[in-house]
Amino acid sequence: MKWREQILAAALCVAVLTGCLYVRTARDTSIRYVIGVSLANLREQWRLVLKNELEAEAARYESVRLVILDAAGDSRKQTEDVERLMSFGVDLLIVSPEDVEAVMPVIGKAHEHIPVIVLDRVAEGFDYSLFIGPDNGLIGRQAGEVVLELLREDKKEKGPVLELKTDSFANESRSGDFLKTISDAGVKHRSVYLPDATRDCAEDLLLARPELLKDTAVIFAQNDLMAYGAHLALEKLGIQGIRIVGLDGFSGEGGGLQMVEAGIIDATVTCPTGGSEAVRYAIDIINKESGIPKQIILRSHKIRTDNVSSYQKESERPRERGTVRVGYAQIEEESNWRKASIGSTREAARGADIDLVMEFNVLSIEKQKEQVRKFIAEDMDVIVISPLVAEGWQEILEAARAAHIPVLLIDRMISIDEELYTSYIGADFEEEGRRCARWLLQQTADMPAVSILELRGTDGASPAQGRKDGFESVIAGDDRCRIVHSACGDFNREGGAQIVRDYLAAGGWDIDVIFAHNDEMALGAIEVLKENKIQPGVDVKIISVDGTADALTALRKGEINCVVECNPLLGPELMKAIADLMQGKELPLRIITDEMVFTEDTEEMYFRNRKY
Ligand code: GYE
Repeated sequence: MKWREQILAAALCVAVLTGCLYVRTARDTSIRYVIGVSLANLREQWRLVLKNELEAEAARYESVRLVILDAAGDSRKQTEDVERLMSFGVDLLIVSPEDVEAVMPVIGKAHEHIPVIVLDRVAEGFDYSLFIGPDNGLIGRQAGEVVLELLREDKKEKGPVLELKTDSFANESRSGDFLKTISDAGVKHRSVYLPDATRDCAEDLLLARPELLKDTAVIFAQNDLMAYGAHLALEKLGIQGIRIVGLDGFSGEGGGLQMVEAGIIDATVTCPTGGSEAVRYAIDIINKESGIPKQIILRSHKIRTDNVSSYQKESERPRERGTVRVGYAQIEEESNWRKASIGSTREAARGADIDLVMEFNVLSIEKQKEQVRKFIAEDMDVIVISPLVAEGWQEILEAARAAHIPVLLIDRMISIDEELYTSYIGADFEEEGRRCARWLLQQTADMPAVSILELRGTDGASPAQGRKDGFESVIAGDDRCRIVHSACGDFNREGGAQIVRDYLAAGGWDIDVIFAHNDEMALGAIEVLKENKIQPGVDVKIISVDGTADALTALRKGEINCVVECNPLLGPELMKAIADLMQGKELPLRIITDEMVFTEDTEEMYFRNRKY
């Protein structure tokens, strides 16, 4: 290279290095967290409230700066915005997608380099750090329940109901449950699509097509501004007696809560944005705090005139008393998973100002409910339950609510109205079942038929039902796969062993894959396979759930082929939830743990420093 070119190359390197140095040092040294925010649009009221919440929460921290880009409703622009924010060198991304499917690929790519929090809507199978959003299906159901209440009050049980909506992701994902709720009650329904979710669009449409209002008993608008537009149209048309239900339930200027208070609309359903939570978790994630969940599902509320003021009242006053008394109705130690779970809770309680009374109940829901009744009588501050099975809890949870004692469900879920518990902390069992099935389909693609033996957990327990449902939902699409035998092993080692013994005794061995709802049953099965000269992991593939040490040892020996993690270390998240509760904060409806899948290809580093 000639000397002139050498000087030019050297000068270029210096310029680039100086430039990089400038970018990093240009940041004011007091700013520790630069958070990039990509918003779908600023046209909808919900987005404007989200932006305000993000900015208000960030303003509480000297060291936080937000860089906000508005995609103006254009997914292509949102993809470019995410890439542009990455180029600014932000520490974390918060993204509220316009079109989930369109933007998730760039989110997955960004997540390879920095943490990404997705708000409001997320797609399965993509990678991100944390999702915060509402349960749109629940919101649709709640809106349907409110409409049915109004129809009953007006003795117009069959409606009809006119729904005002747009073709947005959120509207469509709420409509299904809304429609099911009112159709199941025999209510007649009609939907009308608006070009935009605005007051003017709703008002103009109804003024232009007053025939839509003929016989209509209730108008359900998929946001409060459209509900307000309907109100204005009814006023101008001089029509009385039609009830109006909105969605979002914001407080302040033009908010649904004020509209309900003023009688402009009859009801709304709150749809929190998660903006404040996103900033708080962003700081924890950047600080690499432990116990960051995978999903935070926010609670929504049905708001009518009789509860709008109590809802807006400041949340419960923080407790005066110091030590928090917590009664925990636990299941007996049936597995290493539970042992780890109990240890995590005890350790976390020691680090918090919490007096934890943990009672173990032999595998009996009656004993567990009796224990909860005792905690109610002892006036515990908080009751925690790991429910053995999902059914049969209505009466005892109503008793806890009557005693004003919040109930936290941890580890397992209960099939009950979400108003009867404060929050659920645990796994998404259906996703765990789907992950097992996705691995199976991937690994057996060249097999003409796949015979599956299912080792079920405790019948009626939410982990067993969820894993079964998730697994079956994925293999349903592939008629090569068939569960040829399924039996309950009650989540314990002997249970898994006995199922395999019985199957062998019944007539030989024709199983290609064992799907075990937990490690204990898989390990029990492995022992019996070996006794019968059937090589586990080779002659028969084995898929299990939990991720306990014994199972990962078996995986590394090739005796188990896939272990889907179910994180038992919920103690820190439980104590944080209790602390937030005692400070009067509203807890999310569900806090879903972060989990991974282990296979023979999993890198060594993921096996190190595990705590169970
Ligand atoms: O998978 C199993 C334990 O409730 C999620 O119960 C927990 C399950 C876990 O017996 O090992």
